[in-house]
Amino acid sequence: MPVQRTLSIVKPDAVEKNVIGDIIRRFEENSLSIIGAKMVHLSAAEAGRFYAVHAQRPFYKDLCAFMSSGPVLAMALEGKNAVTLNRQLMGATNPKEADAGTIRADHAASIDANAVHGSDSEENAAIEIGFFFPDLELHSKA
Ligand code: IDP
Ligand code: MG
Repeated sequence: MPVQRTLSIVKPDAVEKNVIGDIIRRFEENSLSIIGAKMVHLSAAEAGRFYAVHAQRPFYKDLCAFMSSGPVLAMALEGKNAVTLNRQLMGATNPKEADAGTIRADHAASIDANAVHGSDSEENAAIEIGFFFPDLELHSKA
């Protein structure tokens, strides 16, 4: 399996609930290394740029409002099969459909406030990591 990078965001609801540590523990216990991390409070416009791919979706405005409602922790993760592994650890977008033991099953309250973001492909991971991190702030172990 290839070593990949992916972007994780601990969303405002999970930061507010004090579960950053629990989420990071799951990554590290599953051989994903944090090679970059920063806490930021996005403006609605910045959240809109990050989620531009969803601009035509009916939930876009609510999504941007939610993602700018408080600070988030953005992390670049690195490890074997990182994109898919992170998505497995996250669980389904709608927490009602998320498998037991996933981050969203344990910490998400709704499809809006669903605790974490994770890149959905290696190509998007590179774009999303670049949104938050210049190369100088990434510390690869690979
Ligand atoms: P993902 O976060 O699991 O990749 P996406 O389809 O990329 O899911 O959607 C981005 C985010 O937009 C979701 O995490 C969720 O917070 C929100 N979202 C997606 N679908 C809906 C919906 O039908 N209603 C409200 N919010 C949604
Ligand atoms: Mg997505």
